[in-house]
Amino acid sequence: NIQGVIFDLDGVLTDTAELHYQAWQKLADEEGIPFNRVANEALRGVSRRASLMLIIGNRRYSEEQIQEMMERKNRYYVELLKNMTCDDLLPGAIALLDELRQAGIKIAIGSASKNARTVIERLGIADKVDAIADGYSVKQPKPAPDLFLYAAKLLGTEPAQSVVVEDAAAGIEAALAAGMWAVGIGPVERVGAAHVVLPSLAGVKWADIRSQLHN
Ligand code: B16
Ligand code: MG
Repeated sequence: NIQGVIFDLDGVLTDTAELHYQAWQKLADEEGIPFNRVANEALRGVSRRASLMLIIGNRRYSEEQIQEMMERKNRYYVELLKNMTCDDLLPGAIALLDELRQAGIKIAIGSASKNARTVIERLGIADKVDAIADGYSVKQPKPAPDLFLYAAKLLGTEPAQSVVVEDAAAGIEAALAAGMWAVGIGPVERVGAAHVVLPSLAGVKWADIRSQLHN
């Protein structure tokens, strides 16, 4: 029986991927590094440092320069977050959160982002979640299971009784490695390894997901 649901943040409850993209693009332009929306797709669910490494490729930078670029990108991103409101919740997100709470199921956020708490506040869903695991919670990023195991621990639910809702391939991998049920949001090419694949949360009822998890 499922007792807890762990939601990824970026790409599942809200589309911060676009804001991350704008911030990385600005940095890449300033550094004269080619970058575009297609390249940005590979950064979905990937930590800030690993994202920068993918962007710079084999260009040589000192550790100091890398730190400065990470900080600069984050300043641009945090600036963009100031315009975020509850209107930036993706369709179906609030309805599902409310339905889960009604059903007595515990809810956590499991995000790689160090800005997750700010995003949750801006979206106005802080009082709808029971626990937050974010970019500060564990050392090993997704696809390691650590973040989701940490979230389940906060909720007091066993991995086998926990569901992860994720839009990134690395996130699905992390959920499976944690021994949890995985619901993938997006195309099969990206999240096909999940137990259940949905195009988005729009119109999604908890009963539909539960019945597909064969428990
Ligand atoms: P920050 P998620 C991830 O969040 C994003 O998908 C990814 O693009 C970003 O680089 C990462 O968080 C780190 O974010 O720079 O704010 O610490 O999908 O795990 O909610
Ligand atoms: Mg995500």
